[in-house]
Amino acid sequence: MLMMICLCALLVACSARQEVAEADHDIKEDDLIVVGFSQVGSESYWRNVNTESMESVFTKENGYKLIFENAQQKQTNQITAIRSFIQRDVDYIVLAPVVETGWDTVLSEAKEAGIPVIIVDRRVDVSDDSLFTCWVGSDFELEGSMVCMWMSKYFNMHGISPSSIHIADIQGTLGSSAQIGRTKSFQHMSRLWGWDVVAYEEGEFTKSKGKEAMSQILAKSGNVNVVYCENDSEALGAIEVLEAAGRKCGSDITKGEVMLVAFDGINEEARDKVAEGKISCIGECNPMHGPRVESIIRKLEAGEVPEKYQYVTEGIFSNTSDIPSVMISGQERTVTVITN
Ligand code: GYE
Repeated sequence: MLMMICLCALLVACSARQEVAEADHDIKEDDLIVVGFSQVGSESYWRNVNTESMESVFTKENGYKLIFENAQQKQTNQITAIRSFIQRDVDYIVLAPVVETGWDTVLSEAKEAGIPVIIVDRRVDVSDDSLFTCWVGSDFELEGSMVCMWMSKYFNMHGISPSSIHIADIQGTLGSSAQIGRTKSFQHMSRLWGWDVVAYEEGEFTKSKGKEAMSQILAKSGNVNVVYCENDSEALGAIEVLEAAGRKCGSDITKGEVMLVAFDGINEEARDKVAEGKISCIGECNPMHGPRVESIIRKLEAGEVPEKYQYVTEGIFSNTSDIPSVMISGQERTVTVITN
């Protein structure tokens, strides 16, 4: 009996070892391109769609082995992930950086190891831009300008004077490109048009922090009548808090409503809020970077040199056709109307 048990255990162990060996063998034989992807986290709907987009292209069928690491919004986790990719000698490192600064050392290590690094979504601020191969993502400052331009047009059309605008900014993760660009446009445009900025609160791009931020804003500045949310997850949180406080969300600030504007626009729930008029305008932010990164890798595999900076073209969503487009730095961006 004892011998039988030992024999069984031995057989199980052998077959497990054989499976691992076969898997290794498969990978080598298939000659898959190994991609290590360090993702920011799963803080928002945008992020989850972005992860899906990456996972959908870096598949075995397409010739890839994807090593995915979720950094839970912490740069230290990303640095650890990049070092582990270097140790595993991956073919490419794809980095969606949580913040812009603090990458010089680890990216130098990747460069020394001869591993190309592709930056996606947010940017890195490094002293030497040969530390990464190229970047693909959105122009966050332009997104911010488009939304502010939309608001300005709206206020003008409805005869709302700039000094009666009491606006708050629920910022994204401080130090991230999406926050830096969107806040920069907000500061510039609010100064330009003379809006009364009542508060800045950090919302970390999450619904729960968006709620906390909105509560803080209401506590500090009861006269707030416009909220600039740096993503739509924060806006969904802000709506809950405003409504619980008995405020109505909508564009008609002359009748006491609170106007909300936001970014992203792929979240069904947020799009519904646009259709209902609770979010007045959303600056589009496109998360479908998987195919873009994959085409960069294909170029590199073919020995071609991809463009260093690749921008995605984006528009605006709103529930009114009153403002068909906005013009920023000579570029016209169309407003897509979302209705029920
Ligand atoms: O707007 C937000 C996400 O970096 C563009 O990050 C991205 C931003 C996006 O969490 O929803």
